[in-house]
Amino acid sequence: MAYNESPLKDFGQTLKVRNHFLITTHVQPDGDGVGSEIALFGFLKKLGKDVVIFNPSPTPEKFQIADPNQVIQVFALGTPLPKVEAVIVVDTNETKMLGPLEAPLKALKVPFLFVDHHVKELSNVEGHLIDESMSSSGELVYQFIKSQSGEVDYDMAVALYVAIVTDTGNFRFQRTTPATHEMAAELLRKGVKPESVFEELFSRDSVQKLKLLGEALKSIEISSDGSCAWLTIPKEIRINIGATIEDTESFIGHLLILRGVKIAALFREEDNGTVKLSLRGLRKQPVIEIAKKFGGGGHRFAAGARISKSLQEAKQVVLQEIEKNLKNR
Ligand SMILES: [Mn+2]
Repeated sequence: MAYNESPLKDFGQTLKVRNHFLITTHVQPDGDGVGSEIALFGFLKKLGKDVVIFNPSPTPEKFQIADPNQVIQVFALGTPLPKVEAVIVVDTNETKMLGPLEAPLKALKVPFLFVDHHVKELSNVEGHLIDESMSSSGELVYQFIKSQSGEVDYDMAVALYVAIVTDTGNFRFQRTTPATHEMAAELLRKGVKPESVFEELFSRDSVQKLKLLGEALKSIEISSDGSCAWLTIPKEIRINIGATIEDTESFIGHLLILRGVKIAALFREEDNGTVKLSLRGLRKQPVIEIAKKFGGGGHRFAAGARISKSLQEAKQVVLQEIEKNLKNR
């Protein structure tokens, strides 16, 4: 099915009438956020626009393959932001996800334009490009650039490839469609080498990460009926091993191989003692409502929240909520 082109056309018009843009994404940017930013940056540059990218946190090393010319700048408190006519926010539609950049960007008093595929949190999505059916923000950006007859050069192709492989879990998650694969084919024609991208993204972990994974897997607990499994990563263990916060990001995926599991959860204690909750739903079990209960959000089957409680307290309330949720279905 052809993508409904009218929002794409409207968004193109919104960009065309402006000349100065700032692009940004959520805190702890992922491959989709960074890749989408770089592709949009390239598209706007080719239109002769003035564009900068400012992110609230640094690009993790593995995603730097998407930004070979290092055009992404990291915002530091007190840095004056350039005068722009619009802020383009990719891969989230919640300004709170911009962390330390939220207030300074709002102070620019210019429109925010969201390009995203998460569950809609905005009350009015008109004028934005938000499509929950997309595998990734990168796929949405690609569809947009195509609708504008824009050229995708090699650097943009690598960035978009990083965006789709990371957000689709190497083309296996639910929203991977024929269009996603067609896009991948087109990116390979532009010269993207899947094996080198894979090596950059996935063959670069530290021994510390694997040791922490071992500890995390040892912590596994499972509900009596086997429908919910969870891992716990106390800060002390992570710090003693010398692993980083981002090292834990793929850990929850290991729970998805369990027979019968419908909800997988990961409780990670942050440096400040709060808890980052990650949730995955399988077998058509949505988890977004559970995340929202704790002030979080995300996608229907992959969501998360930050909880200002101790690890023990957070686990207790979340597991109760999960149990309630599983019972009500
Ligand atoms: Mn995404």
